[in-house]
Amino acid sequence: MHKAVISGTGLYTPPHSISNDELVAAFNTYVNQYNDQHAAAIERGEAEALAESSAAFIEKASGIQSRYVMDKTGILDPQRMKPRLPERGNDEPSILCEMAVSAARQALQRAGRTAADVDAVIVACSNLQRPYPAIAIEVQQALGIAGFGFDMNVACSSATFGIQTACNAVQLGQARAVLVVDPEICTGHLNFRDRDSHFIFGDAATAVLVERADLASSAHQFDIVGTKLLTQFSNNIRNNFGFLNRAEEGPALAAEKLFVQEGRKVFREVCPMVAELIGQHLAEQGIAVEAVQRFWLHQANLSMNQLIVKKLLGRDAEPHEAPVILDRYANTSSAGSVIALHLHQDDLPSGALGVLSSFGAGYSIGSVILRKR
Ligand code: CO8
Repeated sequence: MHKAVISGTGLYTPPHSISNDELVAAFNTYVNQYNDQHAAAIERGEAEALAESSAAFIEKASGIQSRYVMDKTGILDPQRMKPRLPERGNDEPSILCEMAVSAARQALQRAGRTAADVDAVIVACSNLQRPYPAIAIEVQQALGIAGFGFDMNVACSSATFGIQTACNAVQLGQARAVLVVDPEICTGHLNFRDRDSHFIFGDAATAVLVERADLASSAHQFDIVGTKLLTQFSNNIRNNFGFLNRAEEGPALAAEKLFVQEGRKVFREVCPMVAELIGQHLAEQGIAVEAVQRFWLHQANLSMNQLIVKKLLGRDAEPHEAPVILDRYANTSSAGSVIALHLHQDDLPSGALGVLSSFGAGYSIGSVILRKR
């Protein structure tokens, strides 16, 4: 059995950023227009007035200040409130592929590797642009990688589940190196007219190269000490969009076919599950929680991350122990924890231990213990 390392990471950040103030201004314009248009019905008690959103609430409840997006103007247009991303022809690269390739090139460069050194591509993300051909095979072709590629979806936990899959392939000798890429256009499936969730998500793509330890030569290596995954069914985060929508009665693009969640329940139920899973994983590896220098956690909610680390350490975490990127990026689903890893790793000394952890819809939770080489 071979040992596996992460030998490079990469990040693609979209060109546009939307602040809470900008997002709330567009939302409140929509709300006021709606209430004006339905004033008579609201007056008669036949319709409910919509409530305004608040930038102060968003930052306090989530820690989010802004988010990067693939298209800003479509989202901020109160008549539209969704990104404007025109369909591309079959001979053009898909948007997910372009984002993935950008992140992947950076991961390869940091790993000191080229396409010729890679045997497989896994695209692991929440929302795939199409069912087939797999985006991973498109990425494979765009980068010139031989071997194989496939897509997988475990919502916010896609990256850690993808890393375990890649790690298994490398350990078993099925691949010398596997690229795990997480392109997320969360704004494509977010209901920007829903006050409870319109602020939650942003777009980004990340990439991780999982490589055989004896072949790896980069200066940015982490031993994959172990991986541990858990799923437990929950309806509290759902996306009912799917290929059978066209066979159903009712509008195929109805609001319930977009992202929906019971945020407070998710918060309450998921935090203890994550702390328990990471705690168990560290114990199984004979690692004391205090020995972990960094927790690269899924980036959904600042208070959630603070609570999880407090449950583990028995004290508040120092900012450097659990780096926050959701203030600028918001929730980028599977990309979030890898963005934290990518941006907050170079200061760690050799031998330092860290935990990469994702959690989200399913429920799904992943823990990857890493040791800096
Ligand atoms: N502005 C002002 N007030 C608001 C707003 C708003 N925008 N929204 C809600 N309020 C009000 C509510 O009406 C409520 O008022 P009242 O107390 O009078 O009833 C009050 O604020 C409190 O509302 P909540 O209880 O809903 O607020 P919370 O404090 O719970 O915060 C959060 C809401 C921020 C959503 C929080 O619950 C949270 O972050 N929970 C965790 C969510 C989470 O981690 N989810 C993971 C989802 S991601 C995933 O796994 C799948 C990703 C797939 C990608 C999808 C692409 C789209």
